[in-house]
Parts: sequence; C-alpha cells; structure tokens
Amino acid sequence: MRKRALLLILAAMACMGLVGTWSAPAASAHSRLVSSDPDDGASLPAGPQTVTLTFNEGIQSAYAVLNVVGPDDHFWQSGDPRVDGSKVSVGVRELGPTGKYTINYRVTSADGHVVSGQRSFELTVAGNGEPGPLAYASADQSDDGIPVWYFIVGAVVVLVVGLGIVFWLTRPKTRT
Ligand SMILES: [Cu+2]
Repeated sequence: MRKRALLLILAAMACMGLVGTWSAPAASAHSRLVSSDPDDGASLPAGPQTVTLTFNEGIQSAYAVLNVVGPDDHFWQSGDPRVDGSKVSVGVRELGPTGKYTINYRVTSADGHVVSGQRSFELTVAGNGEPGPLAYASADQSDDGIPVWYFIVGAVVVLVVGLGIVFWLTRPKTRT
C-alpha cells in the first residue's frame, strides 16, 4: 500500500498548501496604497466630489470595494467604485454632518492578494446632503475582510473531500 500512503501524503500537502495560500498574511509583492485624494486626515470645508485611491501598481478591476462612511454611520459614496489601472475611485454625494468620514477600501492586487484598509478626512462645515443607507453591517465586513472561520470551514471541506477522493481512488479492488 505504498502508493496509497504516498497519495495521502500528497493530498495532505496539497491541502496545507491551499490553506497556506488562503490564510497567510499577504507579505511581499501585493499592491499597496500610496496616496489618497483627499489626503488621509485632511480637513475639508466642503466634501470632495470623488474619492480616489492610488496604488503602487495596477489592481484587478473585479471585486473592488470603496465606500465612505460618515460620522452618522451612513454611506456617503454614490454609485460603484471604478478601477482604472492603479487607481480606484468612487463618487461622493453632497455631504451632511461635520466630523470624520471614513474611506474603506478592499481591492485585489495583481498577484491575487486582497488588500484592505481605511483612510479618513474631516468635514468642517456641514453640508445639505442626504445620507445613503446605514453602514453598520457592510462597514464591519469591509473592515475585517472575510471572517477567519470561512477559511477554516473551507480548509476542512477541502481536506475531507480531498481525502475522500483519495480513499475512493485507492480503495482495495474487490472481485464480485
Ligand atoms: Cu501579495
């Protein structure tokens, strides 16, 4: 049964490799944010019409998340984010209450890693804008990315299915 043992080891290694790829902190070559417009921490008397983040390299155009959450915990961006090369931008509606507006982003690097984070600016003069939807649930998710247990469940499923296939492929032949 050496072949079977070898296959089991290979399957286990493949699974660990997959898990490692999913859960390892993005370390080296992934994209990073180099600047934002408005600047991080800027104090503005009037809201920007758009928020634009610039990365150090082109990012993937799919699955980009970019939103603006006001001091009232409502969304203040308008429309969907647009990716153009190394930039991602989103429109901003006329703002409302003064205070801190948080820019949440999550984009996929050219190398496939997801990078996420926050920037913010301060509105110093209240505007007349109407807020978008309440941001609580969505904002929490975009801050933290995908919960860790997703990866654990995914890894277990891959392991069980992988081992099942290996056991089935290598099952002792029975003659009837
Ligand atoms: Cu990376």
